[in-house]
Amino acid sequence: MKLYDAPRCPFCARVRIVLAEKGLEYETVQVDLRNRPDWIYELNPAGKVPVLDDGFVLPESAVIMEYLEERYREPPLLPTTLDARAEARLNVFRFDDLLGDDYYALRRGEPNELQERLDALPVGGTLFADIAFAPWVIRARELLGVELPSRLESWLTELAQRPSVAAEIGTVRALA
Ligand SMILES: N[C@@H](CCC(=O)N[C@@H](CS)C(=O)NCC(=O)O)C(=O)O
Repeated sequence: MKLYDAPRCPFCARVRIVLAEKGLEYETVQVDLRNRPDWIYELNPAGKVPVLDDGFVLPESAVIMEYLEERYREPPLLPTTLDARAEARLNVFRFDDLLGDDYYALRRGEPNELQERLDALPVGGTLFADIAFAPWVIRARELLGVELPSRLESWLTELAQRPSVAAEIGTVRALA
């Protein structure tokens, strides 16, 4: 399995964390986001990472998460009941509204409501959704100097007990 990856990219981080949780071995192909190679467009017409190659080529972090969850079932990251699974997916589907839009507005120096989004972030319910949100929460704290609400700080401390998330925090600290 191959992951076209960039350490700075939070969408790639989602996939790195899932691969680590599932204990899967893979080869990393680093993509320089400031000087993207032409061949990346052959893998993903959007020219973006992450892209997973597991015998076929798959872009889009949320879809890759779903794929890995179905293809490699142990340990499961989604809960068992249908309604809880649907709710986890809904939260990931609403990522832009719940976190992404305001995170990137802050990064661009534009007016934003990131603090309110963080206050209301629906985490702590399922590992699947937690993994989908954690990369931005980590980067907000480590790279953008955002003070996390205490609820989120506690959640992240707990989540960081997992080697997969601790490794991602290490990756982000190395970028700072
Ligand atoms: N919807 C995509 C977004 C991926 C994305 O935006 N990746 C960024 C790096 S964090 C990228 O490749 N950017 C290059 C570009 O926008 O041209 C996903 O979930 O995988």
